[in-house]
Amino acid sequence: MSRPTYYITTPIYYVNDKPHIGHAYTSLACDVMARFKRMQGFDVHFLTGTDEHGQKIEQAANKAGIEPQAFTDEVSQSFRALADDMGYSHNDFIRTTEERHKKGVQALWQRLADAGTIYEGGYEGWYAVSDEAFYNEDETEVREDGKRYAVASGKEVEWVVEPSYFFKLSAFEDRLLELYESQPDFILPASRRNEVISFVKSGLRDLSISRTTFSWGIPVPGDDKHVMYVWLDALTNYITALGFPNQDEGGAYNRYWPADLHMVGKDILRFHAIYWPAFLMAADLPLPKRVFAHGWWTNEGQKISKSLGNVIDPYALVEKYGLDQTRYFLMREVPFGNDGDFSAKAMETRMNADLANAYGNLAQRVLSMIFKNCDGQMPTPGALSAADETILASSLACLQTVSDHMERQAFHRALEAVWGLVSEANVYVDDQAPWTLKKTDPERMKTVLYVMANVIRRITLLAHAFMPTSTDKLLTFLGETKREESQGYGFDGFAELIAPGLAIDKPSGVFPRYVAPQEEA
Ligand code: ME8
Repeated sequence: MSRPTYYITTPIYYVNDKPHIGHAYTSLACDVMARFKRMQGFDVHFLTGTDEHGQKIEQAANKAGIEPQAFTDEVSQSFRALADDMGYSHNDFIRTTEERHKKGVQALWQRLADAGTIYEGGYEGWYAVSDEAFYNEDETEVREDGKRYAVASGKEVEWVVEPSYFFKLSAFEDRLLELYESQPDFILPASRRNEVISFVKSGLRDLSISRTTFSWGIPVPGDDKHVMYVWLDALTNYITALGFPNQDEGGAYNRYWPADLHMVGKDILRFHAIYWPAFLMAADLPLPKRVFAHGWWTNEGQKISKSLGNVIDPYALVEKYGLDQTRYFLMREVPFGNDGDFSAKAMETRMNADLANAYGNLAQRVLSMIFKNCDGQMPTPGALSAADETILASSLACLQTVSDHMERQAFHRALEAVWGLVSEANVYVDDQAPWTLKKTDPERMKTVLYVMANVIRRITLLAHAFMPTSTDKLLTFLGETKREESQGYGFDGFAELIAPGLAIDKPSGVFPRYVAPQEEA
């Protein structure tokens, strides 16, 4: 029987500079989602990649004194390396300079043209190269330095006059509004959905979709004086990576499109929630099911920017705190969707309180007691008490709670629920005090340890998508096996209990405490 599919994408990142925490964050959220869906039994396709055409990249290459292709080859590599080094479980990495992409974008253009949604004209208006976006005058402001900027992004705009092809975006207003109305979860979170709706209601203008004043882009079919507007080029990656225009049965497009989730930052929601569905409607192709726009990270209260010199390097974080610790913090600290501030203090507190103490100590205490006091084997439990039944039932119910939160990308809530269970387990183990039972009632001690081992196993399965490496170690201890088709753990045996008699190795701590360098020695 074929498994249900789940297709998830990150934005494709501009290769004008090296990756920072914001890029790592979006891809991390997708990775967590992809891993969770695989555990639920889905056939997951997880796509990421790089956006390599357009004026911004051409300018960056010129500045570096390198040909655009050589420049993008180099910078794209650093994004590929980031994805590998962060352990993301993506299935494909697309670059918009690849042949498969160019071919697919030209085919989409042709479909838009054949549908009568493209016409030739001239563009005259404001353009921000940093955003690769056109702005109405009322979306810009002149600042003290006398220059004009886009209000939303704070990026400088310039006046552009050039021949251009246009896409009849204005014709799609009603259909877009009908989409947001009939599928309330098409845009999440809801607050962002409202922003998009009012923008569309205020009236859409036709969109300039080609440029003539530079050449670093995909040529317009039949008129190579024009290169395509980089956002038309970039958005199409979500289908060209699946082999579009090939729609044959058995092909990736046929299998995975429409996407279940495009994960993006709030800065690029407009492109994904307005332009992209309009292009697809015009081309008569199915629409993605959801666009989730998450918030923005600041650093110790300040906007992250190169000029302020406070860009957070994901490698430095991982080196300082550990990969799983960084992943946990980013997914737990901020309600997913909201803006968040990175503070070292908050990171260190979470690492010690939630991971080292609440979860790590619990697992270490219980597993070492089993190792020392039960002949290195999972004990055979006696009759279960009401307290045992209660904690086992809570651990079982947690899967549904977590799955419901994951379904809406409420990652922080999913973790909150798991750590609610961790607290409950700590209370249980303190109440039952197996270290006292060791002397007074060794049989009861075995039952308590057995119950705890099972609760820890469930906690660990639920935390696995968030912290794959450390939980893998714990799950191996607990005798958990990976499923064949995805080579990863799954939730199918979640309700089952560990077989008594299972031999366990001497456990070692998985979540170290963070100790500030000056406190060491
Ligand atoms: O916009 N906080 O690429 P881009 C959180 N190529 N997320 C952040 C962030 C921050 N401070 N900074 C960046 C582009 N991001 C286009 C996309 S898709 C068809 C084309 C993340 O390199 C966030 O996901 O500027 C944001 O949307 C994305 O990086 C922008 O990446």
